[in-house]
Amino acid sequence: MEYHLDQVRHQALKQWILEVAAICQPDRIHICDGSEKERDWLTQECLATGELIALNQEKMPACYLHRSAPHDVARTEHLTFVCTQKKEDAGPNNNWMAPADARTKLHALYQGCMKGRTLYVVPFVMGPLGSHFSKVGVEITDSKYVVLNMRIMTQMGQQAIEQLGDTGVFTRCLHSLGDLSPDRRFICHFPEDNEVWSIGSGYGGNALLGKKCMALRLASYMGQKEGWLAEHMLILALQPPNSSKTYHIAAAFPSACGKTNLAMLVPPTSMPGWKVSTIGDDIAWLRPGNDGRLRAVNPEAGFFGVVPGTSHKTNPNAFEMIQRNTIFTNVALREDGTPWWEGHDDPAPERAIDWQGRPWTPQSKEKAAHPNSRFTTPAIQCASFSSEWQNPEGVPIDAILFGARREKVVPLVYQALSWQHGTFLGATLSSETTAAATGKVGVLRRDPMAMLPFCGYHMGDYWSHWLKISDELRKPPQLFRVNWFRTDNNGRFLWPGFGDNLRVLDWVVRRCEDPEHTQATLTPVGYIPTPESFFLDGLSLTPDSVRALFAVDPKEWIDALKSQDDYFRSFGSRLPQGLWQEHQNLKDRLASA
Ligand code: OXD
Ligand code: MN
Repeated sequence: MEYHLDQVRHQALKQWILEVAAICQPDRIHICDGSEKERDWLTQECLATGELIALNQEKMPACYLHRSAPHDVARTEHLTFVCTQKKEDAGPNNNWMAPADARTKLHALYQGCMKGRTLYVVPFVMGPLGSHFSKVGVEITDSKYVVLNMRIMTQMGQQAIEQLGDTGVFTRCLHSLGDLSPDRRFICHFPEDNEVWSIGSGYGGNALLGKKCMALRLASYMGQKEGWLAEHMLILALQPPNSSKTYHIAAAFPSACGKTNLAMLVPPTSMPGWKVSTIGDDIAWLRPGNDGRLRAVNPEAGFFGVVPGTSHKTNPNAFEMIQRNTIFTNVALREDGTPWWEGHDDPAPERAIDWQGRPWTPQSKEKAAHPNSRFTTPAIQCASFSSEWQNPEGVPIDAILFGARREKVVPLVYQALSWQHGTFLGATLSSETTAAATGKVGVLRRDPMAMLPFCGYHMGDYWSHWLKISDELRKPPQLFRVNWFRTDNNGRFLWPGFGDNLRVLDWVVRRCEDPEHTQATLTPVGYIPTPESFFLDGLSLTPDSVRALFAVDPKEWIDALKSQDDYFRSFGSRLPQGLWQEHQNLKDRLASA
């Protein structure tokens, strides 16, 4: 087959496309320009093949439903590899394959995999256009669904070709659906070559390679080399009532633990005058700025969010933004052509089609929407989205929160004693698992900085990098641990969450701005709010619930320390001394509590 790529001026890009085409043998090659015409044409093709189903276009213009293969609904961490020359550089936190072995194995799977298909070349920018933060990637894929999603999630097409120029550096992202079999599915990262190869899955985290693969795994590796951080964090801006000052908060939570809801928070009625703006809901790239602050950008241009549980009550901004130009994946379909999911404002329909295309009624045993069903929506559609998103210098971060899903032990909020102690709080984060990855849900696992599935190198080196980065900061962010998910003895959540999480953010910014007048109790684990310093008006929590939310039980923490010891040892000599020190300090403080 002969391919004509006269329009590609970047010679290394042209050569790479031809090399891939020689292996994958597509019928044709299409270079994406990102235009609306291209989007419409691809959408029409997807409607014809059934890859997309049109939703009710009157009620929800330009909204479509995609049903994935039933066994391709979440990230597959056991099939995800970091392929460094030396095994120890990938660390105990990653699956490892030798680069040469990975290339041989995947080469065989890519051989002829695009016969009868089109190879799409998707150039994209992650980060503000033209900013020193931003990076260009090029994804080659045989999935139209991937192209349409990448068009929403990144700045894709002509603008990326322009930023790349004739000689620019780009991340090579190769993707094929293959035969969608989990037996022939691999997501292999080659951080030393700035490259990712993925085959056998069409699921977002495995297939939209700008997101987890490039903007987290490869970018975390780049960040270590270049002096910055790629983190699994939302970014939001907060303006208190009657204040001209805006604070910026970044927050790391594991997948499906409410980052999107927090990023789009709507203040409760008892807190009038607060303004919350969204900058990002999943990924932050952070680097020390010339002003000595840690500055952050959101590299993405869209939201790939969990649908179930999204309603006017939990996240009105998200609910409104997904009413147009949205691709829904694996939700249920109502008779009027609109989508439905568990946790929707509307009650369960009497009849629907479930996420696998089967008739469904409220009596059905299975859920109508898959628990990890998703929306893909342009970020600019979010009413709270901030124009600061395109700030080429990023926004200065005042506070970083580490959050996770913990039924017991961990208080609603506490503040670290120092940057080193805060790094320790992030490093020891553990959370109950969710449906965002395959495997059992609700199992407690360590998820340091919520980066366990996303750190592209040895976690011990990553923690050292965290500790070192504060040397570059004259005013480092304050670090906090939060937990919205603590339960009482009957298993009920103690904290209302959602909009009321602003109460925690309020305390956080006051601790940053005016620690003298925002009181806290020093406990063995960190600074806990005093009841007087924490705004609870308008909530009907009993004094017992408030006590339980903030309780620190030294006995429970001493138990937790035992597994921390083993955990830290598993990182061997690459565990930074500073974290051992914090572990020992905590032990000492608990012993004397
Ligand atoms: C996501 C995830 O999709 O973390 O953001 O899995
Ligand atoms: Mn995520």
